[in-house]
Amino acid sequence: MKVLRALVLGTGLLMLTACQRQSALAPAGEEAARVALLSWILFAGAAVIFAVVLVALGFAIAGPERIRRWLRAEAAIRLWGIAFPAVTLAVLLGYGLWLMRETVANPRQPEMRVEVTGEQFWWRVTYDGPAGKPVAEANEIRIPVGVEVEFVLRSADVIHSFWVPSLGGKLDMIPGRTNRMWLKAERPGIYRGQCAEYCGTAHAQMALEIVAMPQPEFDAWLAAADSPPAPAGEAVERGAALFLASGCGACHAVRGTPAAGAIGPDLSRMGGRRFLAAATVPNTTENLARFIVEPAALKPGSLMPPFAILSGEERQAIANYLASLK
Ligand code: HEC
Ligand SMILES: [Cu+2]
Repeated sequence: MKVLRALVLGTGLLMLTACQRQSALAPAGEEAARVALLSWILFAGAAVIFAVVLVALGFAIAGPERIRRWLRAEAAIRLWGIAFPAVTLAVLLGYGLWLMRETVANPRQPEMRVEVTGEQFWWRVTYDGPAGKPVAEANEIRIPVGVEVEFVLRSADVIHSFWVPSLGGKLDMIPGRTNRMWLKAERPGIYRGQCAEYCGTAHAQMALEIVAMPQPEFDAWLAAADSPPAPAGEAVERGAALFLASGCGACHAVRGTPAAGAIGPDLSRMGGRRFLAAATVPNTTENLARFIVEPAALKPGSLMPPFAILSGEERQAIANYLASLK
């Protein structure tokens, strides 16, 4: 009964993960489709072998003597214990390498490039802007649908790993090295990813989203990112002034203002992001205000210093200012 319940629960969980946006079994790109196919083949093969082993076990325990003798013969052990696994694993390895050949070495010229640097505990993102200037962003990556994008992966500190399961396999970001991977989203959507290599306290809260949008929308978005945000309106003037006066600009940049820090995420379009602090919590003004005062309360281990000196009114004004940056 217990076994049955565990089985039902396990299958239920598996199906649940398949429905969610962050799932290797819900591919939205060629590369992810190959990973999913390989996963299903492995899963099916393992299930068949497991069933055969259980039947053999049953016979070994309670089967007729003739079969038990055959099962414990040296020839059977050589065949099923050595030859069969060796051949099966070798064939699987060959098949896996063949299936992933384009992932390992892609000779194609990329249509578009995005640089992503893993930092404790967020993602620095750089696009090639329309005017040739790099455009800085963070934590949310936008790409056009149907375009193969080259991801140039680096690390600023320790080893991280870039993994957006619905779009492709994972690839480590290693200090001192540049790794490349090519991903293509076949349909518009939002695909969640996660740092897949333990990198410190807030590792579990180091997630990201890839937003795949139609090419014209993407072009318009990138063109807007290339130009400074509109000057702070009257409603958020006080927040903008407080932002500068509090020293946020030492670590954060907002294009078109004196804030040009490069230690933390670029905030030029903070208000346009769906999530805050590497997909940790939804990007609302309440969460912004809470995060500024005590980052570790929302994201334990975050390297952003707390700003408890700000009054409730001040933090709200800064939050409103950040939310207006789009
Ligand atoms: C010493 C450097 C430093 C200073 C000063 C600093 N920050 Fe940060 N900030 C960071 C780092 C590092 C992160 C990334 C935290 C993480 O996600 O783990 C961050 C993250 C953020 C984020 C989330 C960004 C995102 O992409 O979701 C916001 C918003 C933010 N800071 C606002 C502020 C404000 C407002 C101030 C001034 C009151 C400030 N920061 C001062 C280093 C700093
Ligand atoms: Cu990480």
